Amino acid sequence: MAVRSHAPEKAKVLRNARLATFAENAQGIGIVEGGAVGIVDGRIAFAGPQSEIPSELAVAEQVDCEGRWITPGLIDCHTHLVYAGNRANEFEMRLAGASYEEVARAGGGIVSSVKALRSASEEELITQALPRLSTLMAEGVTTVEMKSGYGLDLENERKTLRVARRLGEINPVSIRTTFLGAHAVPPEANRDKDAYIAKVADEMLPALAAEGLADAVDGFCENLAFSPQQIERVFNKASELGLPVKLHADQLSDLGGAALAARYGALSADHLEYTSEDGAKSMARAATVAVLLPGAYYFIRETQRPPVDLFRKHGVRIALATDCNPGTSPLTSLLLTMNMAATLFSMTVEECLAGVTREAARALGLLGETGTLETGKWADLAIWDIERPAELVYRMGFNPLHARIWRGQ
Ligand code: DI6
Ligand code: FE
Repeated sequence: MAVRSHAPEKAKVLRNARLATFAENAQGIGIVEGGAVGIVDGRIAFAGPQSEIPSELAVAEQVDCEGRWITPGLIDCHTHLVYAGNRANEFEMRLAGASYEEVARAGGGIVSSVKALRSASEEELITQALPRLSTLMAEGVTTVEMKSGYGLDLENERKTLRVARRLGEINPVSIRTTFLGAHAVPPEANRDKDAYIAKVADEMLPALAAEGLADAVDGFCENLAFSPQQIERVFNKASELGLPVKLHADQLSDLGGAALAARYGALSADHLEYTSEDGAKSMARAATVAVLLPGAYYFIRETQRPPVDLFRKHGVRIALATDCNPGTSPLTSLLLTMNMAATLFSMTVEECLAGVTREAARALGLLGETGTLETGKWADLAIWDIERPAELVYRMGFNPLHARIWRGQ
């Protein structure tokens, strides 16, 4: 496995393309017919009509896109992609009638993934995570967020986050790491949630932050996980350390998770099936992005849909992600995620596409760097063999990617 090179590469222009720029000041998805993208040193030097290509780019290598569509590279802004083993056995249990909560209370669930992760080496974790990451990348994904949360002690949370960073070093993709120590109570804590949360906030988080392993901090706010007060304890420490927060909120019940996330200026609140109108309003005021995870909704056969209309009404931005994890969303396709958001949540094509590009970048605090086709951002692009962007949402189990470009290559 070669470590990627950072050498500047020469300029090129992708011509004869149709662009969906997703620029914020554009109409709709920002369509440019007869478009071109100029790339210099891995960044977008131009994105617009071919007739307006700046003269400096005339000497650059010219690539004919033969009328294909170019979108921003896709962004999966919520995954638990670093894990060991799988939970197909629990899937079978649930098919025989057990609920997710019952499986969890019977000692399965997250804790079984904790056992598997703890006994895996860094190399084994990399080997197991790679095919999942490659599957995402094969659909044009250029940025992936990865959470810890199956380690639940300092050593194993560190191991997870190091694996996530390493996956970004050996692959042409940007990785953002999130510390999710407040995911579940480890077996050795003997159900003492407060004592475990104290460890998360006072020992694990400061250590991992000092090692530069966490770009953000997450928690699971739910009756079967942690209370709003326990999450606040973790968020207070994250704020002290200057780390942004996000939250698994209102997935199975309304504990006011969305409002809690908003109070801390969270980048995103995720899941949100049970979020109230007040929760949506708080998110709008705090500019907290709603990250919807239709794969988990589908897989656990949830019937309460997230309040998409309330998010629209109050101007909450909506992103979509796979939630790739072994328990509730063994999903590694953002294309299928978009299809599910359209069919299950009645989201529009435009919302779905923005949800895996611009809004996903916003949910990671990366909108200044990626997520749209705009000058100055990284040249993170996906080139598609399609006639219209709606095809990306419409088809199931079909991948029309022609090429993927990460930082210009
Ligand atoms: N919500 C989820 O859907 C996943 N984690 C979380 O906080 C479930 C993770 C698992 O069951 O392994
Ligand atoms: Fe999740």
